[in-house]
Amino acid sequence: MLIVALDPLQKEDVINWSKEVVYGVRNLVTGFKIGMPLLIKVGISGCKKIFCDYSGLLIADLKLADIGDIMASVVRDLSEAGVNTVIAHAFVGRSGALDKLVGECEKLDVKVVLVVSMSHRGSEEFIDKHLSDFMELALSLNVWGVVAPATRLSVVRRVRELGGSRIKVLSPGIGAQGAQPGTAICAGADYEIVGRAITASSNPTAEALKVLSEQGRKVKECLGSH
Ligand code: NUP
Repeated sequence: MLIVALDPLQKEDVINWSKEVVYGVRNLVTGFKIGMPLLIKVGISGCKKIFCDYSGLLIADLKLADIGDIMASVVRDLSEAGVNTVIAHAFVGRSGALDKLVGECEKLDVKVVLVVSMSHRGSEEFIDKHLSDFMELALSLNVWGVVAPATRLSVVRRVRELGGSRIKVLSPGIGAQGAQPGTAICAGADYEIVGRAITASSNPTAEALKVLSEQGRKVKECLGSH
């Protein structure tokens, strides 16, 4: 129920740092999420080196938001690097965009996750106004999952309500952005995404264990109260 966001903040020695974090927590967590911060610094070839012997969930969070052909070509490259899940924005819509992305991902056996809300406050300005449309789109495209913010638990609850039990809900915002481990899962999320609270620590293994134990405690508490 824990996905680690592997976003290097430093510029030096990024591949070794990443390998250390990955080896330190890989047996504890469901998977990893990589994005611009890692890809810009080490490229696809660096990502291959870091994850060459990893077969768990590997999510590329480029928040794709382009025409379908371009998103499809990006996914082909990511898939070659071992990525098995991609995150795209729901707001680009179906026709000529997400329909093509989803089609390509089916061929490549890559899961699609759509951003239907975000963890920063500005998500309320535009994105959240379309939450139910985005959820309808996610369900009709039959995507694997959606992103909903641990920083606003009412949104996670709404997403679970609209999405039913089939769709996976991935929730960032735990730790550095202020939300507590376990709270998003109690609100209906399947996975909590944690980055800096684990990766910026001098002992990522210990931090991951701490997050997992807090998550477990909180979930037990909320299951007990139902
Ligand atoms: O709404 C979102 N908020 C968010 O933080 C959608 C995301 N994909 N993320 C990502 O989750 C963000 O890009 C980062 O990789 C991770 C959160 O990291 P941290 O705040 O736990 O360090």
